[in-house]
Amino acid sequence: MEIHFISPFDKIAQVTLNESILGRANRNGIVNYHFYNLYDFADPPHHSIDDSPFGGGVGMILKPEPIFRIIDKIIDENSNRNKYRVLFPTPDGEVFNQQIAKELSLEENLIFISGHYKGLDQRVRDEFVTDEISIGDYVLTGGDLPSLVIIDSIVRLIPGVIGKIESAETDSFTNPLLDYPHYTRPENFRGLKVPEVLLSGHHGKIENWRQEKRFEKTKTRRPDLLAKIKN
Ligand code: 6GU
Repeated sequence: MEIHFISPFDKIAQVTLNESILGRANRNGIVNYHFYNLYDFADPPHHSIDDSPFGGGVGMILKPEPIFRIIDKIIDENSNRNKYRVLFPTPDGEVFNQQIAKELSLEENLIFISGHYKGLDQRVRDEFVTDEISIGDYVLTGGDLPSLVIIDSIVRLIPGVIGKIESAETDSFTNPLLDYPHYTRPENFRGLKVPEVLLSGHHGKIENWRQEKRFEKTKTRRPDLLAKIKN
């Protein structure tokens, strides 16, 4: 998979995508990351990437030219436009979930546009953007962290990225119930004990206990998920 990351602050993503599992996926050749700094594609002499909105109002809008140049360059250097999904994380997008992550993990070329300031010139959205995604009902200062959240959730689903495929398949949300509690050694830590059943070696009882815990947790925290299962 080729992931193209467009942002005024691409260092945030460079650092993150170089570490841990996402970095290893790159070093193993499973995914390539390409970074584009908006200022590098802005017009001299001032290299402004934003301007005030036509029609008035507060806040600055990202100008179209630098982003058009970057996307033209990506498409010129690779294949045709139809093979790209162009994602624009934005609070007015469709709310992200595991199903969308799965679908995106099957793509070969993804372009992320991380906005900042008040917004992005609508012509970029109309011309290029295929997916407008929000990561939840709260407000962030910009699109870099949402882009990274989305990339993380996608890349870990590509075969070979996480060790046991099983560790992805037992996650909360892939399975409709939330995860059960986990314990490791020591058995007794400062008087805090691991539940007896987990030490029993009785696989049937352990499985039942885990299923019960998952159900209890889902019922208190996410009754909406239980309602979905029943329907
Ligand atoms: Cl995608 N961007 C920003 N700025 N805030 C958000 C968001 C995205 N999703 C939720 N809040």
